[in-house]
Amino acid sequence: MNQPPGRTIFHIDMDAFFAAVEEKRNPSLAGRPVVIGGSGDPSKRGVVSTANYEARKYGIHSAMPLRVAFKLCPRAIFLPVDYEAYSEASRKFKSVLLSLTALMENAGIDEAFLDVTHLLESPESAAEKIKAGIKEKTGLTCSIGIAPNKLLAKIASDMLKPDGLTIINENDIEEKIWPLPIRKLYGVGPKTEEHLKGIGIHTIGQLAALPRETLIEHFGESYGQYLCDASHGIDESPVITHWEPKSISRETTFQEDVKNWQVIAKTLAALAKQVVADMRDDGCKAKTVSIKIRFSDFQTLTRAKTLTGHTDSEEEIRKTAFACLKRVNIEKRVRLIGVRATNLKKN
Ligand code: TTP
Ligand code: MG
Repeated sequence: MNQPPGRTIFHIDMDAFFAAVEEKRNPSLAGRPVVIGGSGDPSKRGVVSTANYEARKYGIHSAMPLRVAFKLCPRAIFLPVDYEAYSEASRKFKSVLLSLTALMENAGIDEAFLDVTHLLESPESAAEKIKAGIKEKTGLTCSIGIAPNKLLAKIASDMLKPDGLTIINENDIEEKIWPLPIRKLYGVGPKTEEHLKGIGIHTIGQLAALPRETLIEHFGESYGQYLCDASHGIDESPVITHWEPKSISRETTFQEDVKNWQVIAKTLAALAKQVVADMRDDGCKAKTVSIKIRFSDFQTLTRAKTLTGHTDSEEEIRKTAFACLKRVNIEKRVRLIGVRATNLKKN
């Protein structure tokens, strides 16, 4: 059977970013607790943007009122936020990433994802190059997570800080991801955390042990599906570069995994119809149609076909989706099927 090549995704996150920039331009701060926030005056209103690792030892963290931070460590150095300086450092570190590959997703002032699947050198050597380049251009350190998808790469970069390099493979999920608290899962905020704790779920592993249906009951269709996939380390989301056109897609997870080709075909036709309706709502046409198919063992395949011109014809999109489906050998039960239109053009 055709196996889709696995992806290699990096998540790069700068260490104690705002504080590190301040320490770099004022070396006398090194080794001392430093807190960045508001106007830098802890007697005034304002919250902590970040604290260096020295200050974190006192329990100081982002989003804490400056007043509280001052009580925890009165001898800390409090500094005002200087966005211009941090943006400048941010641009510099991202230019290092872009020198390796254009497939970069800007995920915030101090973080980015890279898709390095097609790089010739090993991921470890690419990561070391990035670290050295960032150190040279900015004098700062970062932590890098390497994984088959963005979700796991982001968890990985947080596992070893500062100056860490952590690799997570699909086989590591049970050992390395499942013991983690649910809050470490991207998309789980304080409200979801409280809800899950209320039903006795504290770790990602406990979440993964819940039936998909239970999660949908508690959190609704789309977020329930997301939590179930995420707890199993599944994340198909692509690294989105700023010039990449958006896509329009629809997918369905079957109530029960199906083998029946008629059911699969009917669902694919319905999804194609919905995608076309969405495209017409957005006033655009697509040139590429792809399908996604996930089997009961979570193996996931995608197939794409690019047409000779842009179209919003339901018949053409449906036929193209079926042409993609024909290229998949359906030997196992199917759990999910999806249709995506890309290469979009506004009417
Ligand atoms: P983070 O990457 O969350 O934190 P950090 O880089 O300071 O520390 P770590 O080594 O754990 O990655 O956020 C990046 C920057 O974003 C941080 O330096 C300051 C800013 N920030 C805020 O202004 N408010 C916040 O609540 C958070 C979390 C971050
Ligand atoms: Mg950071």
